[in-house]
Amino acid sequence: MEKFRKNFTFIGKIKSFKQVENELIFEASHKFIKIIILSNKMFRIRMGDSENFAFDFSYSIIKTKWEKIPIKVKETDIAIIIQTQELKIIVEKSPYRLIVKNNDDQIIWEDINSSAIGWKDNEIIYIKKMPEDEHYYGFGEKTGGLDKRGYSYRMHTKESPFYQTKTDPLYQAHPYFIGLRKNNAYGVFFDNTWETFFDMGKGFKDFYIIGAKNGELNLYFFYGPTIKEVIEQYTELIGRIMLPPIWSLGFVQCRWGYKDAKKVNEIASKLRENKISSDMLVLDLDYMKGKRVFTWNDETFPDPENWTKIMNEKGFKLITIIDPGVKVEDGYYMHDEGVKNDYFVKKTDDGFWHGYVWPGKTYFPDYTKEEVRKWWGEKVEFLLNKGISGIWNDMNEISYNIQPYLHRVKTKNTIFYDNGLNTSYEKNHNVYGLLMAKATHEGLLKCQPNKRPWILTRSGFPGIHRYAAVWTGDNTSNWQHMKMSIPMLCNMGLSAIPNVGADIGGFSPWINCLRKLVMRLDKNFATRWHQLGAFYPFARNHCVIFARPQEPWEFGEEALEIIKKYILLRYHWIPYLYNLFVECSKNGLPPMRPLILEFQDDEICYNIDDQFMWGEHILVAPVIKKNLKLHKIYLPEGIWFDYWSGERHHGKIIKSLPVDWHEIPILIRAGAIIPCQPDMEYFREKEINPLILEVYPDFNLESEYTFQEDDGESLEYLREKICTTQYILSCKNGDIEFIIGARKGQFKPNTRDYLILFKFIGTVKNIELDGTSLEKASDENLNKWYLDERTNDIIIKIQDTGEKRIIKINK
Ligand code: MIG
Repeated sequence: MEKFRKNFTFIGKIKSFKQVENELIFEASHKFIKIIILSNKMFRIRMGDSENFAFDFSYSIIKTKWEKIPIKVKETDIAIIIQTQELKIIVEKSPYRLIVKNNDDQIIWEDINSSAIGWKDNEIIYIKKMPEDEHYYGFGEKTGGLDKRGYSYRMHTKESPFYQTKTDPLYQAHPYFIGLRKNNAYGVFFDNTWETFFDMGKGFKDFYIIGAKNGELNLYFFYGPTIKEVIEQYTELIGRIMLPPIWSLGFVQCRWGYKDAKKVNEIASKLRENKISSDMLVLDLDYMKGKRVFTWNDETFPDPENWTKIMNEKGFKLITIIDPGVKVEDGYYMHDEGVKNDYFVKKTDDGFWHGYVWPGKTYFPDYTKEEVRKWWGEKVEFLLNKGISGIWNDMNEISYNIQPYLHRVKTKNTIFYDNGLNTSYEKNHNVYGLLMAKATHEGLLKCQPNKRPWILTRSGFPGIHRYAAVWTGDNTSNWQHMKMSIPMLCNMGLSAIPNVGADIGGFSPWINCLRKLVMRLDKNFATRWHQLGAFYPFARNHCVIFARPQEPWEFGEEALEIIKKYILLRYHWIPYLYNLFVECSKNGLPPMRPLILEFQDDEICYNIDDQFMWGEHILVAPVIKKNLKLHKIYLPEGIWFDYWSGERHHGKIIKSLPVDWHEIPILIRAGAIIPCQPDMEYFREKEINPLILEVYPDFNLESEYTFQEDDGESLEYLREKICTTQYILSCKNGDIEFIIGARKGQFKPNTRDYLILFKFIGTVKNIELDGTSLEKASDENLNKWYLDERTNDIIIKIQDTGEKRIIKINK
């Protein structure tokens, strides 16, 4: 450590300090530190060269005004102590040293014993103590396991074709993490767009290091104590998602190389013929004229307006890829407009900076300029007029040279507008994808003010979730990648990137044996990935142009049946998934969750990354190993029901389950109330009638669930066109009371019935609806109940009147 520290100058002692309302400014030997108290559990640290800190703006942050809270500041001989209702922030004077404690006097976050903040030229580092029982999560899109202790990462958005299980960095850059120790969680966001780095115990055993190549030390600290509270605060700061259109939660089919409309039609027909539920088809580079963005190839994709209309009628939305690079070519309107208006990224010496991407030599729009974002955003109208429903942003890291063996492209002397600061490529690089998505999002909203924009992006920086869903780029078709997708997507969820997915089946062939070039994927492998992918928040099968086809029907009848079953299960549960997104739009919590998010006090869950949760109630344990003989899964505390067999398990146990190709274990937590829809091949194929509720009672429990509905596509939900229903389940000694609360709100769902499945409860004595005994029937009948002898479910069908209903079941 000392050897490492020698390279840096450190901040040293505090000479003086002053308080201006909720800001404390410390003058140290060489620098100034400002601590800004934002709430009882949240503060910001900045470092500067003088009392006057640099002009302050952020591409990530949404909330800049915080209500002033009362704080107490006390000075002793050795320290200055700032007290909020939840935290004690101690700043020792000699040297400057920060220690954060909670109200129980537990240390949550602490600098090393010597001076912890240092710099060398433009580089800055901040060294923290790393208690041996502390664990780390977050960091956005990263390879590796769930618990990030022992890893080190660079935050630098980078195109990473053929990335492997240790490659770093990847496409997204999220200088943000969560620390967890003794059930206390905290979060740190380093709001600096330069390349930052985090060494979480790889370099040093007892310390971790936060650093940046350049820019300001500018950190936000959030205290939990729960991880959920950390995420809530982080997303209060950087904003929350807009609700995705409901069709975007369906299954998505894509590949690079659907070369014309005929091919896309064939895929669409096969999806429908095979009754594979799906809602979205994605067009890769081929639909454009010579890969020029915002052009359309009328020869290979003729009559797009009519074609997309027919596709929409069949229940397929079409999405088109758009890369940032604009072909350098006189006469091409995007080029000419960009040049004329000075919209492209420039060189300090002369002209525009250029690179080489799919269309050849390209210029890159400077999205750090509002005018450019507006220009770019409005271009989406071209695609909307053709009937396109959303935009896929690729190559936005920026990837500026796909032919490195032919060209040498340098970023030296390249400048961005950057809010008028005219700064270097390196400062703006990480936010390029974020700002491209922002431009696209704003454009979509402008052209279709009452439609929810839908964007998929590869690159991003904190804030990206406000505009886009994210997929994890060019993964590989092997078991390691299938497995790794779970911790990757879970950590993205913890990093406020909730709408995420990995390419199902894998994008690229195996790097060593290039198997996919000659052979189809193994059917067991492909099936397993679909069983898992059906639970990705964004579920897309996609692959590279030279791979063998990998659509669900490519692996034989039996595999197809299994894949269909899982996609259909996803569709069945989409109201539940959608409701998770509703929740996410309010509190930032992701739909796909590592177990640790739900069971933070269970240390066994700290590093479980081969299972995950869908919200609080559904646990998914996919098979992600070749030739697995026994599937060992961990069930945390509680009562769990095997979704397939109804078997009841007591949690805090490791279960060994036999492996069956047809199934992956799905466990439902007792007390769950899961809204479901009838089977359908795409949204709006039929109305949701009946609305199905799966209810999971147990001997003694109480639970409740609030279900929100809206039109699923417009922005009326922001104007209160929603309705909510609260369901309450109480079980006493096996007797069950289930209350459907009166529906509240302005949105009116279609006329419908409720089909309520009391799962796995078997024979009962008597059932009452609003005080009147219901008759038993032998199958589904309005206002009657029956026992499904195959599943042991008690099933009741009643009208959804919108009024309060009470069902009582005597066992
Ligand atoms: O350099 O558009 O990650 O999903 O199919 C490759 C072609 C460019 C990379 C994306 C991939 C996409 C492909 N793109």
